[in-house]
Amino acid sequence: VANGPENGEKHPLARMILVGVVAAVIGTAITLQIDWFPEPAAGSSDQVDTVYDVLLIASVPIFVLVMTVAIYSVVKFRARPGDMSDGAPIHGNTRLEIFWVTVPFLLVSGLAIYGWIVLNDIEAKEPNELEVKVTGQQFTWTFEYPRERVKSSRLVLPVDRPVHFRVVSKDVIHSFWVPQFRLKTDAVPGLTTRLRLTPDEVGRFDVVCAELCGLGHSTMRQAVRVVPPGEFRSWVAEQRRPAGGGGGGGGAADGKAVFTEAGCGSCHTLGDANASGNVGPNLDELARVARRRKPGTSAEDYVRESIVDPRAFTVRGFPGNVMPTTYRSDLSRQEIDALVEYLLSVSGGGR
Ligand SMILES: [Cu+2]
Repeated sequence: VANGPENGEKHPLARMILVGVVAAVIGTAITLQIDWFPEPAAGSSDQVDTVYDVLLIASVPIFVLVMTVAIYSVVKFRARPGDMSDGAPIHGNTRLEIFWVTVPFLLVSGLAIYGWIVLNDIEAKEPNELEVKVTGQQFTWTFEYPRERVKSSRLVLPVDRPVHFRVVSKDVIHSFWVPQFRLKTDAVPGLTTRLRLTPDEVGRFDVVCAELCGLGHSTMRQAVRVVPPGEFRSWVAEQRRPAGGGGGGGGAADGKAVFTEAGCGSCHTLGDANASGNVGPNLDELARVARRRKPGTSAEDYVRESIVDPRAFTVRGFPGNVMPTTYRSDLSRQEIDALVEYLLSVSGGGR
């Protein structure tokens, strides 16, 4: 590697390294200029961004240097037409081998320790944490505030208060991610993963599933609203009121809330609820379709069966195994009644 053929060239290695170093400096400067992430909105964001910059500074120069030397060598020392000779026999170089094993080992170990220290710091338990249980399922997120006794498909967080997320999954692996908060953790069936952070910007951000989890993966997006503490308290109070009422109700208004809260709109289109999912059948046509779908059953029974036992009948053109089968136990009897009534009424088949 060290010395090229004797073709009059002076110091090919020195020239390669010089070109490589210049390219590495330019490459690093460019990558540090790029805004890789959206505006930060959590207390630990700066530390995460610094880790990312350190990783760029540690990896980009090596990548650019190696690629420059490799490309330079391929061009410079390629076999000319008609040259059938073999290269000089090379037997190993102990010093070089020790060097290229030791340096990456130290570099990677150093970065791992640094990353571990930062993560440990970010994940430290804080006083007065807000507990939030996050449940992923195909294709929606549900958020539960056990101490506040609130369950919602919307994530609302008070600004500047530490949050402790416990993340679980009902079916396959999902990944809970708010890009502005930087941190992300997988939701794994049978496991509870944890995440700690303190939102420090009021605003509305996306909750994104970052693990390919099936047909509706790309629609598995919800919102997180970070609000002043007073607004959070009134939101909690507002959430409790209808839930505490128990039974009674029904009616199209509640059905719409169930539709939204259960995340039906991730997969289904329904104009009345501003939903535009296209993983499952378009529910704007539900009433019309339900009337002739199963002779001998009422439209209500058909819709109810589709919710509690979605495998029983599959609309042609749609996959049969995507709709969660968990609604039978997740929704109360009243909620299912309200949902059925609502769906039939807004899709034009109410009685
Ligand atoms: Cu997912």
